[in-house]
Amino acid sequence: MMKKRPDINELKEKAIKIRSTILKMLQIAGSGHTGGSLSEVEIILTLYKYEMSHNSKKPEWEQRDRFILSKGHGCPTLYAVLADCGYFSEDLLWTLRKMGSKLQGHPQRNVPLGLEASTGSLGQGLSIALGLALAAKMDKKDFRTYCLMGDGELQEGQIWEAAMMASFNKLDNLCGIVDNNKIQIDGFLKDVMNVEPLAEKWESFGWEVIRVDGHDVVGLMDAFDKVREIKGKPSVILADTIKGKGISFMENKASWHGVAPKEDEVEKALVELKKQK
Ligand SMILES: Cc1ncc(C[n+]2csc(CCOP(=O)(O)OP(=O)(O)O)c2C)c(N)n1
Repeated sequence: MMKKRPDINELKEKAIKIRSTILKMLQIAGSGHTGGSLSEVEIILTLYKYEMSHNSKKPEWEQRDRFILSKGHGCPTLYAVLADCGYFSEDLLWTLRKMGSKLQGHPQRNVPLGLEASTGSLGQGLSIALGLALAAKMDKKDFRTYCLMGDGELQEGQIWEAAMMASFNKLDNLCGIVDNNKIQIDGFLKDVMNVEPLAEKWESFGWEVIRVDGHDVVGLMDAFDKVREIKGKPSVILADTIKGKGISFMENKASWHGVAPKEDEVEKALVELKKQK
C-alpha cells in the first residue's frame, strides 16, 4: 500500500530545525548525548512524519503504531520530534534533564506524552518491542512496532535473544532500525568490538535486511514501504549514518558522544545549520 508522502523539502527543513532544537536543549541542560542524537534525526522524523500511524490528540489510541527508542540516550531527538508532532508544548523541551522534568536524560514511560517505554539500559528495547509485536499478533491487532537501536548497542547479547525470538514467531509487524554511525561511547566499533558483517548477522537470525543512507529521507521512506510488504518475518533497516551529522566539528568524533555543546559552540553550529537550508 502506497502512503501519501510529506513534502520532501519541508521534511529536510524540519530535520535542520530539529537539529538546532536538540543543540539548544542540550546546551541548556548542560549535559547529554549530542553525537547519537544528531545521527538519528532523519530516522525518527521519517517514522513520525510518514511511516507510523499515530495521533498526538489521542496518544493512548490502542491501534497506534509503537516506537521504542532502545538507544534511550538519544532521547533529545525523540522529544523534539514529539513536541513538533504536538504531543506536548515546546516549553517542556527546555526542561530536559532538570529535576522533576518529565523529559529526563533517558526516556521514562509516559504514554500521554508519546513515550512508550523507559529505556537507556542498552540492549533491552528490542525485547520490549518484540513483546508488543507478539501481543499484537496474539490479540489480532493491526498496529506495528518500530525499534531504534545503536550499532554499539548491538554488542549487547539480549539484542540477539530478541532477534531469535522475533523470527521464530514470524513477527512481520516488527521493524528494527539500526543507527549505524560506526562510533560507540569512546571510539569506532571496528576498534572497540566490531559488529560487522551486520547484514549477514541479521539475515542469519531470520530477518529481512534493507540497507539505506540514514540521512536520506526518500531512501528511508522507500525502505519503510518495502518493510510493510515483507510477510512472515521481521525486518531490520540498517541505516548508515554519521555521528554528529550536520555540524562539521562534531561529525565522526567519539568525543561528542556524551558531551553537551556550550553557548559559543551552539552559535557556531547554528550558523552551519542555517547554511544547509
Ligand atoms: C547496559 C548499558 N551499558 C552502558 C551504557 C552506557 N552507554 C550509553 S551510550 C553508550 C554507547 C552506545 O553506542 P551506540 O549504541 O553506537 O550509540 P550511538 O552511537 O548511536 O549514540 C554506552 C556504552 C548504557 N546506557 N547501558
